[in-house]
Amino acid sequence: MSRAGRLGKLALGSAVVGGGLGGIMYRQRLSQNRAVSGADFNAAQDKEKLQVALSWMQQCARASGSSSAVKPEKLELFRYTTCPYCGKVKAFLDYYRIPHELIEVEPMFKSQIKESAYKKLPQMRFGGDTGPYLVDSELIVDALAERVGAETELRDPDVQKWRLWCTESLVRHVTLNINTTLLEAWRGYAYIDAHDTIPLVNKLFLKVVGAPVMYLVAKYKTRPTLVKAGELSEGDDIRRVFHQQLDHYVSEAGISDKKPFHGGSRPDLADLDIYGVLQCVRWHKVYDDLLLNTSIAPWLARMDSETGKTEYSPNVAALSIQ
Ligand SMILES: N[C@@H](CCC(=O)N[C@@H](CS)C(=O)NCC(=O)O)C(=O)O
Repeated sequence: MSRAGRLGKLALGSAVVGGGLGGIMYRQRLSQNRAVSGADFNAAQDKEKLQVALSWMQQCARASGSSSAVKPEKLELFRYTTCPYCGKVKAFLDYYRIPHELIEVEPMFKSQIKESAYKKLPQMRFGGDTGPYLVDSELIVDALAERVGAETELRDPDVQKWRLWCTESLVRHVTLNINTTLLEAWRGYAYIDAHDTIPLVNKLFLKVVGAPVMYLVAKYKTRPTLVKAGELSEGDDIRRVFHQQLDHYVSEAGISDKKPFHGGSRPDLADLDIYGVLQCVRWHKVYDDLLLNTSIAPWLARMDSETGKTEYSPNVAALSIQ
């Protein structure tokens, strides 16, 4: 049988098994995810311990990574590599040189966050098992921005406009572009193979069940949402629209050699959010495509250098999908 035939059969099998099982799990999961909001969960944390952790991060940020003067404290960032919201937090921590440990969460069963009543990612935890959490990308970045001297950016209407665009629009364009077909959605989970801590059976389950779910979510939820918001029309080339959006950011923000970032001579919260969201597809063909076909590449290179681009191991890069 030809390669295309084998892949076709694999895709069809995955659709049948994954679609059925996935539908049941998806509904269950939605209700778990909605059980507690990020704001309520954060409010229930030990406030004193949380303040200590925030002060520690503030000191780290000010020390610009030279943490000799700073009391070391375990700081974990629970994330999925492909989660755009997690990317925003990661970009912020990297830019401000706040040391942290990345914990890759296996997306099917999420055992790494079983102690947490909040079921979405990203989540930060301070001081190990008994430490307080801070969750939700927006709440995390906002809380930290107050501490690192970026509080005026939180009230800057232009920064907030682009941050909103990032969450409401860019995140959806990214999701849609990596799940255009069932096969693409399956390939979108290739990154998981680089994580030795995740058992093989979970990896397989994720691809068989997770991929069809993501494909269906992109087709029946993400796409209609963008159409309804007037950001996409039926029949549009979704990759082209995505590229146009990024070009629009570069031109509207006036980004150039003379103004390297939206924030001017240094990145602001809009730059960090947008960069972070795009990093969730760094290892994917979608990223190569946008480097080649949009005007965003120089800005991305500058952001890489500003954030120290520490996260992408050669292992993951080697999985780059053609
Ligand atoms: N508003 C939240 C949204 C977070 C979110 O939806 N994260 C996704 C991953 S990209 C998630 O955890 N989904 C639930 C799941 O995987 O079960 C934030 O900004 O942190």
